Amino acid sequence: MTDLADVPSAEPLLAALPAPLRAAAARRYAEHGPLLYQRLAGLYGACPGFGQWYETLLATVGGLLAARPADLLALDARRAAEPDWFLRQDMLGYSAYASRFGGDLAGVGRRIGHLRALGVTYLHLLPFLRARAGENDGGFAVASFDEVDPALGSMADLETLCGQLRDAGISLCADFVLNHVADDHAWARGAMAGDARLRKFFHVFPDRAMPERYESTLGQVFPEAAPGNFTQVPAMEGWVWTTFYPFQWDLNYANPEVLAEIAAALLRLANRGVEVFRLDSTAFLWKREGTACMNQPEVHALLQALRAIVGIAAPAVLLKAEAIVPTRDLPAYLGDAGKPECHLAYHSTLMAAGWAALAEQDTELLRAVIARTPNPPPGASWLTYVRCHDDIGWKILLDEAGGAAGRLAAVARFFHGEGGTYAAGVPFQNGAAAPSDGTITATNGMAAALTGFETAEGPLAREMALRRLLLVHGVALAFGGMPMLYMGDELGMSNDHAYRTDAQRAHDTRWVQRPVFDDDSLARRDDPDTWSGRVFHALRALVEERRQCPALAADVPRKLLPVPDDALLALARGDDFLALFNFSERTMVVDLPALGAGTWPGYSGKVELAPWSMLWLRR
Ligand code: OTU
Repeated sequence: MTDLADVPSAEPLLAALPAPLRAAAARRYAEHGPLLYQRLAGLYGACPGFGQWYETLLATVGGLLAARPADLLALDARRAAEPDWFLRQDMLGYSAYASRFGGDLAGVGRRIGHLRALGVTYLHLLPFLRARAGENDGGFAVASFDEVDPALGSMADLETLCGQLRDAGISLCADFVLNHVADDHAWARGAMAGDARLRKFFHVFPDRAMPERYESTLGQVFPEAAPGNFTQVPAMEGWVWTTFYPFQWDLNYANPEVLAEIAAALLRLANRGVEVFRLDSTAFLWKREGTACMNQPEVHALLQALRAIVGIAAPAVLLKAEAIVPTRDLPAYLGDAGKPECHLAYHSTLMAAGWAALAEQDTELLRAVIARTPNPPPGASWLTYVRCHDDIGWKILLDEAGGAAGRLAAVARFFHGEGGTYAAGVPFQNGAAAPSDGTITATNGMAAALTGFETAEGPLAREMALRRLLLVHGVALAFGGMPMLYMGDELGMSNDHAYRTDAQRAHDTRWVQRPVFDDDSLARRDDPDTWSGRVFHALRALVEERRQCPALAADVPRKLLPVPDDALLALARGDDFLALFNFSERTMVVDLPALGAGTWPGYSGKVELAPWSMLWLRR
């Protein structure tokens, strides 16, 4: 670790600050400066003018700290007094598109009552900044980091919403698309107009030679809708790196100016009141020939630098990594003791493995994922979830499945309803590919559609669908981390097929799980005789049980108990909590002493688990 003595002076950071803030910033620089400098020197030390660039960066960061509003400075102080606030067992996330959930930002504010009724303390709004005109990947093609999508409101509306949410005990999490910008973002437009400085913000190649060398080891995120990773752009007289859609231009983080611009954009949003940033597509930030250009060490250096910057200028802010990668690559996103990175990271393989356990009536993959998941370093935690706006990509489970692509392809087919299963999922990408060539189709669908509500005929089938829905949510709530529900799943909302007739969306089946929030379902929320009411009531009860159970705080260690039945999952948290999950359609008898689980108040000896049911035991 670099000593503070070797780190450039804090003076450029402190220059613009009033006295009280100056002292705080000096303290924070003493804490975060060494790692910040070490990481940036490692990334950019060889770039000409690095020393000057670093000073300018500090001055920018200082200027943004000076501009931080008083209520957010107060929040910084509150969070500093309770840094582990987001690890508490009463934390509950909820993820939604503002347009779908509330119509616009003001409409989201009118949904706060519903969020509170559910117990939500953290609201993740999918991209709400001004996006590319026309097709924009659900807002993930950002045209401006400083403007709200005019259809959703204004920056003032964002500030109002942040304040309303905070008053209700809810932190706003905003998407921050780190990896790329839209092809109509000012940086891309400038580059196309011939600005040499802005051209260097992107990866541009004059011909196909380098792209082809890279392609030989790259994967593809959207092989059907957006094959390849490079797009020919006549105005650029060359090929631009576009990992996702052709209109999403990857940023070139080998250029220090890009990091400086992005860090400043993030801090400007933090100063509007955003408390958490979901860092989209983090795995892809650094390119290296001969690799898949994912999870490179420089990605972690960049994220650690960003974390240090946030720690200095907006310490209340949390960073959340979205890296949809195999289990072995996940822990790095949370950093290490002394080298903090993101506060939260999506546990994407836990999510996928929960679904696989349902399909296979076997918890082997789920147990393998859990066994390979280390406890996070202090002050960091997993984001656990069941569904989100994206597909379930099964191939991230290939390690746990021992490379058996056919096995995962079968899980996918199960959820697509092949062979008359209960599931009503929709394939995403590679729909036509044969499992034999190693490609595995991803799956879309609302939770209720995947657990069988849509195909259920009669009360018993609906009851089983409900149990399955609770079972997968039970894993997310008991695992240890911050659980996040996905808009509509709390009311058991169905798939929405309207996208098929929308020319800009028809090719992207992820829209099947981005329905408009249904006010009729909401009206039935408190009526236990309806499907929506039953789902809501049952989920709400689980959330409440979790809230009252200190062993379910994120930092209580977890322990997996060996199970005598392949369809059982037995997960202990500390000494005072044990959850049993029956992932089968059979009634299961579990012998607690034989499981090594001892006795629990009200339970000793054998307990019976109904099909697809779970039991949470507490001491
Ligand atoms: C993220 O997704 C977003 O969540 C998607 O909605 C965007 O389309 C995408 O970035 C581009 O901004 O790989 O780790 O397979 O799981 O695209 C980043 C589909 C990602 C998503 C994948 C994902």
